Amino acid sequence: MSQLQQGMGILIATFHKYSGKEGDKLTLSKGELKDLLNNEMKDMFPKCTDQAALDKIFKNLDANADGTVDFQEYATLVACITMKCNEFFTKK
Ligand SMILES: [Ca+2]
Repeated sequence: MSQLQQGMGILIATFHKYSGKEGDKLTLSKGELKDLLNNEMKDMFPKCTDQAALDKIFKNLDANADGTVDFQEYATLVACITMKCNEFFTKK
């Protein structure tokens, strides 16, 4: 597998590692999202141990407002952060 394909596989596996913990296995609850952000993206979300900050992040991610973060909403988050990182690394 290419590195990009491996990366895509990791994206999927990471989502399911957390989404399968409680409730619907195919979506992230607020608690699952908190664990994912704290364990996998701590540098990008240093304040998500703060409940108000977590509530805000969750609300912003839950684009269809169904109270869970599905794979599409998670992929949007990862894509947005990836674009920000790219801007950072290509900034002159
Ligand atoms: Ca949702």
